[in-house]
Amino acid sequence: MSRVVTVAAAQLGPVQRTDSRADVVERMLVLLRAAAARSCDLVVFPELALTTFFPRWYVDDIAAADHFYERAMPNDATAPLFAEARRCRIGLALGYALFGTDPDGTARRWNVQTLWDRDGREVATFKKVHIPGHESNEPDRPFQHLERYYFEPSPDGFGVWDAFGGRVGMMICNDRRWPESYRSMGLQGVELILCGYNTPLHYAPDPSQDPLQGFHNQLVMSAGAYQNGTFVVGVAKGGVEEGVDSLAESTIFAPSGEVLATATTAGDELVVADCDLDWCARYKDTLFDFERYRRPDVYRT
Ligand code: CDT
Repeated sequence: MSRVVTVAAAQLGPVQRTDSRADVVERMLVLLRAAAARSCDLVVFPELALTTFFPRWYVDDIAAADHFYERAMPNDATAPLFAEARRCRIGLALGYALFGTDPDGTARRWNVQTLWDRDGREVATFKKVHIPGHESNEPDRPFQHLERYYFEPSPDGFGVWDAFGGRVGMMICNDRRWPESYRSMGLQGVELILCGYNTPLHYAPDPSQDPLQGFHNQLVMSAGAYQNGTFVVGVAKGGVEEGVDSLAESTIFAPSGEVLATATTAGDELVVADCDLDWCARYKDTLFDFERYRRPDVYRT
């Protein structure tokens, strides 16, 4: 049986603060229908797809930003997207901010990515593991990167799920820079990793990295794909959002580390590739046969 999954990286251009969720969902529906016209099985949207990247602003009272979080998924705003995906029999992956409450009333704020199969069933909701940036206001920066104020890190690590005829894993933005992300999914047999991102081109702690953002993006995902024999789908929210320029360059990588398809704009754009999951075994069963060749007995963690 064929294990070709046709995947669309549904890159979004900027989402401004004044854009409503309904505005964004309209744009996502355009991409979803274009993916359906190209017989895609799965459409992957970026990190925090439904709103502007709000960690760029500090508020004294964190609750003042709670309107950027979703209480449930799907919800009233995203219901048309989920309905259309089900009608077209396309799976969905989508990043958003999730607000939850513990039984004792404690508020929980997560940066998540949720995966739904072609029958409209939820496969999993992944919480971001590596939370970058800073915890408190740093007014000397041209803009903030307050993810460590707005989100708590996942206690769960990286899961891998049976879906789309293969083994599917997720990571979010900064997770893609860390070899542990890929390896912990690789050790679970991952064949397709889905990753949304918002990557500002300017990195205040070390601006010498600014011109390297595209290079680093490609470097880590290509290496992660190759070293674990897996496809990797990187999906940006790019372009100039509230004055902050962010990397686009959404790309689908093969288990060989090669680029299968990449974005050519910094706006809403569909990047499509046929991912034959059987390709993964050519690496997993040879050069990267973990059981045979890894040496965990001599590695220090
Ligand atoms: N969203 C996200 O994780 N962005 C980070 C920016 C660098 S850390 C300030 C990234 O790794 O792309």
